[in-house]
Amino acid sequence: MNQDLSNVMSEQINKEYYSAFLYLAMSNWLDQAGFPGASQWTYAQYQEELAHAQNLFHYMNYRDEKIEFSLIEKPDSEWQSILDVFQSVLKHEQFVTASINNLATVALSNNDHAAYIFLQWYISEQIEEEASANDIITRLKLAGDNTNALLMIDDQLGTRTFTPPVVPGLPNQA
Ligand code: OFO
Repeated sequence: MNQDLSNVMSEQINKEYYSAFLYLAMSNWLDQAGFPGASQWTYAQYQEELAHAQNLFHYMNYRDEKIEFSLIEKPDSEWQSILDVFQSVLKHEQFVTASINNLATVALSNNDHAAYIFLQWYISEQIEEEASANDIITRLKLAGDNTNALLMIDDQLGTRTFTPPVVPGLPNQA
């Protein structure tokens, strides 16, 4: 693998672990704020981010690449409201989408079509991540300060469970 691509792949593993850590902090804040459903939703997302990192790790091993590990940044831990949490989710996922798109660009510019194909799953996944954050933000804005509506949304969010993702072309899944 080209060294530039290898470097950005290593950085992406760090970003996915940071994402996991951020969602764990959100889950804790939401639990404290009295939103057990949204806390469950963000906990499931934490598990999903771990799987994103683990599958990148397996891919690097599969390609016999050395990973550069580095410090994982401290996540935010304070929000103003449940809406503020999900607005942070969207902003963060937009940042990750840009990062994944950059990875795909580096893979293509180095003619690494195998890595480019592997990254397709992550590109599609980011569309889903942004879409679900947008959908939740829309519902929370409609609910406004109506406690009953907010609790109903919280109940719906609590139905989310984690299913380990299967990334095509990878022998050792998370
Ligand atoms: Fe790993 O997709 Fe969210 O951050």
